Amino acid sequence: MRTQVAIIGAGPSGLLLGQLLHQAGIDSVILERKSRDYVLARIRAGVLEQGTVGLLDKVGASGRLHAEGLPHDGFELLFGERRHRIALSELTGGRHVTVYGQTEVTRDLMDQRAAQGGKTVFEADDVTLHGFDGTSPYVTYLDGGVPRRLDCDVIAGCDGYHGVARASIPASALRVFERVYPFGWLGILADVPPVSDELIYARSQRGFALCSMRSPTRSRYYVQCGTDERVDAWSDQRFWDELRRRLDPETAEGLTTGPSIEKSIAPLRSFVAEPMRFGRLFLAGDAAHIVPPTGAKGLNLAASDVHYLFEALRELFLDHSEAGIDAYSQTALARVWKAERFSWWLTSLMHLFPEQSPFEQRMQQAELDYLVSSEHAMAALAENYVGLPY
Ligand code: RFL
Ligand code: PHB
Repeated sequence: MRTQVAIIGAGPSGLLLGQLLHQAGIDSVILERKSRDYVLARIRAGVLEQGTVGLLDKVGASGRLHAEGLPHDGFELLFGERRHRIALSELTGGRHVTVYGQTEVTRDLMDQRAAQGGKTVFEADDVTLHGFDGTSPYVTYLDGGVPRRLDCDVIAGCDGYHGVARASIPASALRVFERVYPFGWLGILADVPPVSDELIYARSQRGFALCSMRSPTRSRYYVQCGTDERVDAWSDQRFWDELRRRLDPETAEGLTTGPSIEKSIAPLRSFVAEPMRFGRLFLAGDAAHIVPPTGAKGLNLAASDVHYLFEALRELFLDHSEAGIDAYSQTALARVWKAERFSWWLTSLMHLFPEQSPFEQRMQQAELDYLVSSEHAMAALAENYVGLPY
């Protein structure tokens, strides 16, 4: 089989890239290790920047998003038992974010690709990348146990943090930057109405908590937990009790609880691999970088990478110019590092760190007090939260 772009991974990065390429008349094949149902069962991000929505508009995959997504003009920071609203729209000249699950974005893109006859190989085993240091790369894999070869001009590594693409680049050609946080997030999804119309990011003496949602009838909540915690040690009751203790009395009182339909623990990490290109292999999204979820940036960064990569590939295939692919890594990384900084900062501000000294705790408190008393500081938070331009 032959294609122009071999895309590894059918997460949001790979699927969005595939649709942008299709629209420009550039052929792609997506190789995905898991089944379609497995990919669609993963519960992840929930907050989309306007730039991400704009890209979904551009490929015509945003019909359901506009019908069912929830535009949010603000969110709340809770600390010292008080809630402080960050008025996103007022602070950013009218910008907002949209609450719409990553699962739904993925489903919409998959459905669109299938309807347009785009080729996706699910359950592709043993995906191996070859020849990407030259101009004739190819990918081998097993399809139902049968060996296959996919020849291409370019490989897009959209296969997430644990994927094969980044791991195929010689270690000596990559520089890696990393911080692993000494805690994780325990998240649950439940068919109960959200406690508030807007997201609440809470810092308490017992650790961080987040009240989020997927729809007016489906809530997503998180509590900071230890890195060695096990999901099965957390009954629903234990989760709800712990969440309540991390909220102010009024919010805790208003919380509707119910059986969880999903419960999982995610470790928190900041990670960047530079550069995002090696020869004819390009990395995008979680394959190249990870942010802790506190700033809701992971999926949105994947989307901005894909925007830059698509523009570069369009130039390569349609204008026969390599200028775009030569600039890709530097252009994408400039935005990546700003989102890394923001996510690290908000994570550091809102979480309880083990062995945090009383001085460090006071610094967090002072910074939060300053933040909500200064229009300028809130505007900087809001500007980053709604997403930096690209
Ligand atoms: P993905 O989604 O990991 O998709 C990669 C795909 O590649 C496949 N794959 C392979 N395929 C073939 N061969 C191989 N060897 C392969 N290895 C892997 C995988 O099966 C998968 O289908 O990466 P992508 O597309 O770059 O997308 C990144 C986002 O998924 C991620 O950044 C976000 O989910 C992060 N994130 C959030 N981002 C936001 O923008 N806003 C949020 O509110 C937000 N909340 C979150 C989050 C991530 C979380 N977790 C669980 C890490 C909340 C959580 C709890
Ligand atoms: C979510 O709804 O899953 C979510 C929302 C905001 C975040 C992280 C996750 O910062």
